[in-house]
Amino acid sequence: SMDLFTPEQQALAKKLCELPGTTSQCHLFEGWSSDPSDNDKKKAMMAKLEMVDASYADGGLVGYLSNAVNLLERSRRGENPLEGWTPSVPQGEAFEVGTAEFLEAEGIGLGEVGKCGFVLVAGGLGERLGYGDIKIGLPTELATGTLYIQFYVETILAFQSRYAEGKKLPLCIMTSGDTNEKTVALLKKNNYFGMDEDQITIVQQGKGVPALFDNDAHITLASDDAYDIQMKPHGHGDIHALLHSHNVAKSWLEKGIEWTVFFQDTNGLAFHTLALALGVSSKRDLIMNSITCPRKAKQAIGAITKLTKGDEERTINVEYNQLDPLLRATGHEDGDVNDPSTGFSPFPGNINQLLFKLEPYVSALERTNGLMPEFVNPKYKDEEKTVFKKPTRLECMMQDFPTVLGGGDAARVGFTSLASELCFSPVKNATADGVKLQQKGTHPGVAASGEQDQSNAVCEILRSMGCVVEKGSSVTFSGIEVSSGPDCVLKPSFGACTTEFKSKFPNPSAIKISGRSSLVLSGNGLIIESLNLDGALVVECEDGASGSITDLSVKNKGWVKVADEDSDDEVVQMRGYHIDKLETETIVFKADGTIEGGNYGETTVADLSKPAGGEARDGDTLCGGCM
Ligand code: UGB
Repeated sequence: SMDLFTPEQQALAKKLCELPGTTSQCHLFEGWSSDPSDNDKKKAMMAKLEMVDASYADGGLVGYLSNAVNLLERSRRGENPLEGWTPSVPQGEAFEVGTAEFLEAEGIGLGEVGKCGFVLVAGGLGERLGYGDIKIGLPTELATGTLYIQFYVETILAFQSRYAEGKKLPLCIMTSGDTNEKTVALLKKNNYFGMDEDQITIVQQGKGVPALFDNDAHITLASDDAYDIQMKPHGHGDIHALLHSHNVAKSWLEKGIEWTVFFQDTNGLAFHTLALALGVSSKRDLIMNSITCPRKAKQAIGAITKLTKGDEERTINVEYNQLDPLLRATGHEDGDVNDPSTGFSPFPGNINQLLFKLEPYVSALERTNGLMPEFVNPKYKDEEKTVFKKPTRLECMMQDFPTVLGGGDAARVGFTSLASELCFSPVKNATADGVKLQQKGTHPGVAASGEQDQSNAVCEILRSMGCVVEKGSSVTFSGIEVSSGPDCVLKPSFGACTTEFKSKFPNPSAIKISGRSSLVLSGNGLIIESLNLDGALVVECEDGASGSITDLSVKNKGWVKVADEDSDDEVVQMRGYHIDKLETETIVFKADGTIEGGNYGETTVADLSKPAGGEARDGDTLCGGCM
């Protein structure tokens, strides 16, 4: 029945069967029946093998299997992949928000924000979260319902409008077979959230790599279908090869983009550190700069580590499961433990937000095709390590990029550290797992904490500036403890980093926000001069409008979180609460110069003769169009 297949497919099947000795993949075809009604299934299986062959950049399917045999053998022998390397704590720059050093670095970075290309890795299934849909479609918070992808796009557009001098800042999204269709549909349905369609490039990871069921790298057939093979994800390390093969990175460089920042699917704090990290990268001329936060020992985030072997040296992420054995093997008897003086691991925690200088990044891609080193992590059933508990596969990680930097470039790798409250709060875990983590004193990484942290980060920044922002009480929903408030959502159009917030609140000591308050601010033309808030306030300043809030005092019932553990709405259910918006003060500064809402009910057109930011006007709370 060979005439069912193209000559290329026949050659591929032959190559697979003729792999040496026990590594032959003949078993793939042994269950085939001679029944002609199975012909279509046979064709589909060969097409799939061909697809896998084409999508694995390091030598096609045969290359994958031979890499796997090698790595599986090393794993069986218990080889430590970091054998011979000595770990130490690397040099980097750590900041506290709002200090003079912070503002200086951020100031330098703001000069670079308008030259950034953005890379969102969103191919993960979010298995640990147990959410049925794509994670970038989750709301970042319930106060405004802004989705993660929307928040990312809005932030990029805000930076673009303020710093890019008319250029468009490009966004590349890596999807996978699991997320591609839904991602494209979400973007289309929402008109790309305000971006131009041509600003967004989608690159799709291959449909994964074949699952392997033994040390000879035999490909696993689907459990219910002799004509299908099981696939597993190859990891976020694919991003580099995709940016290369789709010519994304190089075309950005040619368009004058100078930096590229990689970020994850659910981190509502992702951009508080962008300008800061850009400042560090420019000052230190870094090719790669990892955003980090203090790491708790054994926390499931990698550790940025300096590794030394002879005269070789690199600063690189050591994954959490490898750090402890590496430390123990190199004389640190206690392994991965906290420094008692700080309560944190001495190694900064990787949050997989990576900033690259584009020109040397592109050169490295040209040299290596963007291939990352692979690893394999089978769970064995037996002591001889010959039987797997379940099929395994080769994986790679994007943070392993320093392995492809040679010579002097290896020294141009560093990190920028800020408290995790200000830079990292992923939504990765199902509530029940988050509860256990929180009990152990580790960040829960659930929807409720993601939401609360986003607000807390803003409150912390406002406090660092001198605003009086009270803390709400602590409340527990579905076993996760969060703060009840205040909920502050400052939309990117209003401000997206500390320096910008400072210009938006010119008199910070005149800002008071009670612990039960909710505040939503949007619009580039908006300034908050003085405000006493005890309740809920939403101020919107339309594009092209300007307005300032002066001497405004708001007291109303505000918004409250209400326990709702069994909601049919998955987004509510994963938090264990919904928000009841009992009473809201809403003010809109309109592009035509009028103002809607405010204490006076009637539209108030402000006194145009007085500059904003000046002395308080008598009984005047709102000032529109006066900037
Ligand atoms: N992702 C893809 O786009 N494709 C893939 O094939 C896999 C993932 P996970 P992980 O920051 O908390 C990383 O699964 O791999 C995307 C670091 O390795 O959430 O467990 C996915 O959509 C670790 O050092 O993370 O651990 C998501 O956006 C630590 O920093 C992103 O890749 C940890 O993240 C991360 O995927 C962390």
